[in-house]
Amino acid sequence: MMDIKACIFDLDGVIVDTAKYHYLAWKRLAAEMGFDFSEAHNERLKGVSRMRSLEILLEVGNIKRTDEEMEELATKKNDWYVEYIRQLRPDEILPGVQKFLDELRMNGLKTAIGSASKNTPLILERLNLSEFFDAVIDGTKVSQAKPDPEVFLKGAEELGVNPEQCIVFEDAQAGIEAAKNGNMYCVGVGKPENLNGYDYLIAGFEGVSFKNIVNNLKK
Ligand code: B16
Ligand code: MG
Repeated sequence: MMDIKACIFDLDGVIVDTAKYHYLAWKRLAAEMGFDFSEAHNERLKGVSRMRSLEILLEVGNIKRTDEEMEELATKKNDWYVEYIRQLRPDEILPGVQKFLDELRMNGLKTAIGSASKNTPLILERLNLSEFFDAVIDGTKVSQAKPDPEVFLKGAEELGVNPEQCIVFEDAQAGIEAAKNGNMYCVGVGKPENLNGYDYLIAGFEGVSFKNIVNNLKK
């Protein structure tokens, strides 16, 4: 018998599309260093930490920087990114998400965010979503990046539920692996050609209900 007590959500790509703002900021940084950073390159940064993202960016540009210079570059990129997300509005919550969160609340399910982003509190605040999550585990609270399950296990712990009682929603392959490594159910959010290893896949939350998801999970 399945006994689901909580849903844990990745942020970027699941709740809101902040990837486009990350992209604008990384592209600007690349341009400043004299090379182009394409949208295809940006795909490689989804779900990846800020520093690892910078390493990938420098790899693309074939550029070497010292650790100290990298700290400065990452800070610069983040300052630009924060300028963008300060302008975020609740209408940028991805379609169907608000309704889904309302349904969870009505059914007494617990909710958490499990994100690599250190800007999670600001993003939730801008979207008026802070109060919809019982726990927020972000990049400031974990030492191991996805596919390590730390971020989701900490979420379950803070909610007081067992991993087997959680469904994780993830748009990145490393995040799906993190959920499965943590012994949780995982719903992939996106296209089948980009993801594998999930228990169930949705294109997004539009028209999706919690009941419908639970019925579709492999028993
Ligand atoms: P920050 P998620 C991730 O969010 C993004 O997908 C990834 O592109 C970004 O580099 C990472 O957060 C760190 O973000 O620079 O704001 O700390 O998908 O884990 O919600
Ligand atoms: Mg994501």
